Amino acid sequence: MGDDKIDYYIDKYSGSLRDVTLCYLINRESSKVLLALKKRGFGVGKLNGVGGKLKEGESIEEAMLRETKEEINVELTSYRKVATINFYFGGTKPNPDFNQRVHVYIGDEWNGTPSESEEMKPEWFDTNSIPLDMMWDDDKYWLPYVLKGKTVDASFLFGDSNKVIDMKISYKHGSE
Ligand code: 6OG
Repeated sequence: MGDDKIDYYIDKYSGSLRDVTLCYLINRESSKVLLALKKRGFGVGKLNGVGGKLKEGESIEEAMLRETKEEINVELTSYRKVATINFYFGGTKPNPDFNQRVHVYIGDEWNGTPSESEEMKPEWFDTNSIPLDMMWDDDKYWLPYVLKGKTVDASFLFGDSNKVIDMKISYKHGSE
């Protein structure tokens, strides 16, 4: 029936994806990216950028700024959108409730020092050696490219064990 293929999920669910935000702070001078250990909820135990769901009436950008303040206690003053990534959850027990559209930003400047919250424990990593084995399985297909300046549009289908089983990626433009 093609239900291990991403086209099936795109046809069926792309119109009903929940919007979610994700933001990575970057320090260009030291070539570091801020990742945070998720302490609870979806993706617990993984390293990721910071972000989450929109509150009622909020724009995507407002939610991204709020989540960044709540989770690592910094106020972004310069940021840009770098990727839109659609996630579909299939496998033997597909759960459409997990399907989401993640709007990815890079934060270049901010006020405050990143600090730990109830939800996230932040840490700086070299952009050339990010610990992909501690991150979501999709990240290796797009995050290194975004960190090198590319812009990405992608869709991933996850199967059992939270592994990517199909994908579509376009790298729109970039500096390298
Ligand atoms: P809450 O639902 O806890 O926010 N997120 C993902 N990030 C990556 N890199 N890969 C995925 O593959 C992801 N699925 C969700 C979006 C969840 C946070 O996790 C991100 C949000 O920032 C499946 O509020």
